[in-house]
Amino acid sequence: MADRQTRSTTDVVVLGAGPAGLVLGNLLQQRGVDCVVLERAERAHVETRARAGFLAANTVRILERHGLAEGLRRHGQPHSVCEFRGADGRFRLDYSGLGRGERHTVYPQQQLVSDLLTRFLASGGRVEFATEAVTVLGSGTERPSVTVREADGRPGRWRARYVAGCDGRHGAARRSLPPGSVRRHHCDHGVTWLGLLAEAPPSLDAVGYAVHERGFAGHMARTSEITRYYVQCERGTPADAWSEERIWDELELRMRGAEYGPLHRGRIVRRGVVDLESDVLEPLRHGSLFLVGDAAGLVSPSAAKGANLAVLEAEILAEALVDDLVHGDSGGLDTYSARCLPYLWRAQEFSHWMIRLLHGPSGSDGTSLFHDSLRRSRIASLRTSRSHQDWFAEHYAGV
Ligand code: RFL
Repeated sequence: MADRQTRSTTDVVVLGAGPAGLVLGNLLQQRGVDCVVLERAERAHVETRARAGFLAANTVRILERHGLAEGLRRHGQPHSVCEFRGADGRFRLDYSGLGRGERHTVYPQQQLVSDLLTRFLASGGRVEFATEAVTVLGSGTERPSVTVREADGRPGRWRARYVAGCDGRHGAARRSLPPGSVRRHHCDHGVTWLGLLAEAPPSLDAVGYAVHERGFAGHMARTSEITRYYVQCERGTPADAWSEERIWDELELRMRGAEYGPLHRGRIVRRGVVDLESDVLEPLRHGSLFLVGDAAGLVSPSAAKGANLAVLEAEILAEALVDDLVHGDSGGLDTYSARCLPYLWRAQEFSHWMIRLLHGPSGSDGTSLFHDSLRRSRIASLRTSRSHQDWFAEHYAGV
């Protein structure tokens, strides 16, 4: 360890090469702030990890503002229709004509990450792959450092003026927060999804949300050959518990394929279990350590907000770091947390609302039936009330 203790010094150590870390890295690099991105995984893993796909108009605007939107402009698909299916029939909402008239751009997260990485490296940015941040030390001081485990297993240490924790919910940034320095507000929604990527063309030209007595099912296009599906399952179900045939039969049933048309089936190329959970850390800073993206707050994927918030927070933090390190003005850093938290809580509120819209209680007792009727009433209101639709569109497509 001794020969590595002063291994490197930089202005900002960014933990994690996801959307948050790479947007932040690019913006700092563009403004001449010295930084390094430390990433636990190999480059190939980072560039193929399929997760989000729906980028909000505001996210596209941020990426465009900084010259980071070339790939998504070329290959992203505009998207603005969602379809709800349930026992009371189906209906569609084209949200580009509702609320603020905004739409999504469908662009797989791994492609965005790959674009951001390519741009960062091409402009001289440094990414240390296969380098795991172990602990952030001295975050309460002006000289924090990050201990790391390098690719060859050797320990190392980076010193900096600031550390940006963009390393997700299980990363070193959260782990290193001194007890009591930051509060965590947490909610387990008690719902579990089996998340699937199918080598199959989309089955409808809309995001599909199906509410069924057997549980929720969702359909989201990713590309013309790949579709993401979600199917609600019992908590604790192993990812490989269901055969492909069972998955497709269950999706077909819940999406009411017999009434509305069969699904295009294909090989399931990836699957994972997602327990729907949310949390927010408050404040998003401890001294010289800042929390960004999933490290700042985890938003359940029910409303597709996580990657969008990550980009927004990264832009806000980048501006603040540049103001401090280039212009000597620390005001932006002081207000970083207060600026980001309202966005985070709005996203939480909407994703919580979506969860309650799409998942019914399974019991047949009076309380379960009451909540189920409330949910049906909510869907009916979304189907018929223009003001309700405008509210939905504004929150669904916005950040
Ligand atoms: P990421 O993308 O998790 O990146 C964190 C990076 O940090 C690395 N890392 C470490 N590196 C060094 N040292 C350590 N100790 C480290 N620990 C971790 C990791 O390897 C990784 O590279 O976080 P970031 O940048 O904050 O971005 C957040 C988004 O990835 C996330 O919110 C979204 O994927 C959520 N999400 C969606 N968001 C949307 O906006 N739209 C969507 O359509 C959408 N769909 C989804 C989603 C999340 C999903 N999952 C995984 C639950 C669909 C799914 C299935």
